[in-house]
This record gives sequence, C-alpha cells and structure tokens, in this order.
Amino acid sequence: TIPKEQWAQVIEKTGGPVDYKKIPVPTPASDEVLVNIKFSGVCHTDLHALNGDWPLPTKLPLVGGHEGAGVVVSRGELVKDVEIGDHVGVKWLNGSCLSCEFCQQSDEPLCPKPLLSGYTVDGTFQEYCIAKAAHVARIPKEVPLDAIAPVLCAGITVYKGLKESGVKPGQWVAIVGAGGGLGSLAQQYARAMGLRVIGIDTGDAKKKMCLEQLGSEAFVDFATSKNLVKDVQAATPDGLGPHAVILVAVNEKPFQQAAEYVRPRGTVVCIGLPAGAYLRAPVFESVIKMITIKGSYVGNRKDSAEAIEFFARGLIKAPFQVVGLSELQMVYDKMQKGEIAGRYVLDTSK
Ligand code: 8ID
Ligand code: ZN
Repeated sequence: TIPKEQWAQVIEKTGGPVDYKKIPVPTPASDEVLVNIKFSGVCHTDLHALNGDWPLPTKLPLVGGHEGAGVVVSRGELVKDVEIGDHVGVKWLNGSCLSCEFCQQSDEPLCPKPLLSGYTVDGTFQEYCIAKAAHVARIPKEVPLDAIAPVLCAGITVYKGLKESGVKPGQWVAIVGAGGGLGSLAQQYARAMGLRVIGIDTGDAKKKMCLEQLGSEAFVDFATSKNLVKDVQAATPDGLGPHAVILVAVNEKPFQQAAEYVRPRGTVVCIGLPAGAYLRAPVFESVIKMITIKGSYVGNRKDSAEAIEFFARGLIKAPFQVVGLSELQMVYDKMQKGEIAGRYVLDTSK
C-alpha cells in the first residue's frame, strides 16, 4: 500500500538549506508512473540547482535529485507498457513533448518543453517520485538498484559524450574531472568501449582510484602539474595528445586548456557546467589543428538503455558510497569542497 506521506529533502529557497521533512505522496497523471525510489545518486547538477548557478530558474519549493532507481507502485490509466513492480530509473529528462522536431529525431534532451527531474519538477530525493512513463529507464531485475543509480545520469551522460567524441577503439581520451561522479564512470565506459584513458584531477586518493580501479593508464594532477598541457600530451606515446577530451570538471580553467593539448583532428566534448563559465580556445591552433569543440547533454532513451546494458553485462564498476537520504546536506558540503571520490548514493529509507 502507498502511504499518504513520505520523507523528502526539500529546498524552500535557492541557496538552501535542504530540509528533511514529511511531504504528501503525489498522484500520477494519466501518462505517468509513481516510482518508489529505493536509491538516488547525488549529481553535481543537484548542487548547481541548490546554489542557483545556472541561467535557468528551478521550481520552488523543490525536491532535487535525478538519478533515482526504484520500483513502479502505481500508474496512470494511459500507461500500458510499464507494469506495477517493474524496476525503473527516473532520469534528468523526466518527460518531453515527444512531438517536436527534436523528439521526433530521438534528440529528446533538446526538446524545447522538457520536464527536468529535480529542477523543473520534483525529483528523486524523496521516497515516491513521479515520471512520464515514456521516459523512465528500464532496469533489469538482477541489476542492484544502489549501483545502477549513478548510471542514470552520470553513466548515460558520459557514455553519450564518448560516442559524440567520435573516438575509435585504441585511441586516447582524456577525462577531465576523472575523480568525480561523471569522471569515474567515464573511465569505465571508455575502457569498455576499447579506449585508452588519461585521467586528470587532483589528490592522491583520486589518483589511486583512477590508476588502480578505474582503468586510467596515466594520471595528471591539475593542481601540482607545472605544465599541464605538456604533461597530458606526454602521456600519449607519440606525444601528440589525446584524440578526444571529455570535460566533466566544475571549473572554467580546464575548458580553456583542452584545445591546447587535444591532438590535431581531435574533439573536445564539453559536459561539465561550471557557473558563469566561458569556453576559450586559441583561434590559430584550433584552425591549423582542425579541432572540433562541442557540447553534449545527457542522452536519449536509446543511449540510456545502452548505458544500462553495459552495466548489466558487468563492464562498469565505479565506486560509490551509500548513506541515508537524511544525510544529503553532508554530501553537498563534501561535494562543494571537491572531496568526493566517485559518487554518493542516498538510501531513501534512512
Ligand atoms: O548532460 C550534461 N552535460 C551533464 C550531466 C550531468 C552532470 C552535466 N553534468 C555536469 C554537472 O552539472 C557538473 O557541472 O557535470 C559536472 C560534473 O558533475 P559531477 O561528476 O557530479 O561532479 P563532481 O563529482 O563534483 O566531480 C567534479 C570533479 O572535477 C574535478 C574535481 O576535483 C572533481 O573530482 N575538477 C575540478 I572542480 N577542477 C578541475 C580541473 N581544473 C577538476 N579536474 C581536472 N581539472
Ligand atoms: Zn546529473
């Protein structure tokens, strides 16, 4: 039976704090499902939402969260292809119109009228969350719901970003922000896709994790390197730099360095969204090296299914720590300081 009230983490005003309190359990509309969220990852996007970092306002009050893994407990009358008891994921893209040009061509993240979990609609930092049935990710029953949670944003996003980079098996990719949530998964997806990886981040804990656990063949510490551009290029055997750069850092500087060390004909993929940041690249080198610089934004439903399939096949193992939903503020404090190696996952029952 579905309770009338539930525990949730609620933001009353931009800048916080988050308030752990009881709120009503919502009722799904005709094309929606109600998901009993068991676990939710905490993405840096949730912290950007709390801090009001972006030029797009959030709803208020707001329940954040968009890496929710759980069980369908009720559904609207139009929902035919999701069953009660199915395991599903609630993603950043909670819903889209399904009829615009972008939705028609499977570019639904570009829909001009998206519903964004934990941003424009309430998200997964609650026990019961609503999502459009057409957009929930299908999770096979044998996949653990705690470990799959970070895949539902971080995993999908980096998998899509790697595909968008156009790199081929055997080529080199630099992951910038390798020690964080997206970065740790990016190394695992890159390895599973046959790529060779350079991790860029800072600190011995993240270095050890990248080299010993996640599959980076080289690690460059951005805080201690005397010449980052040279060090990254030197990590490739011919010294010409990585074929692609995946930027998942939350800092403007690396967005201005990547074009300098990427290999000629290479691609810089921007994914991280630091507040107020601008891209910068030298025109001369960008031209004579024929560089591509592009953005990549989450993934469509097919990318999502593929990212989950890689995980289900046992190819993706990234570290995560589980704490109670009630401890979200502690996770935000650590994230703000850059102290999290990997991902935190919240157990909504605690
Ligand atoms: O679809 C999208 N484009 C999308 C999807 C999901 C998340 C974008 N994002 C964005 C988030 O909003 C956030 O801006 O990706 C960014 C990374 O999210 P995250 O992985 O959840 O953040 P994190 O766990 O805090 O990791 C960030 C890492 O960056 C490192 C930090 O040390 C940390 O490990 N870092 C920083 I800050 N500056 C760096 C630098 N100069 C750096 N690493 C290398 N060089
Ligand atoms: Zn996210």
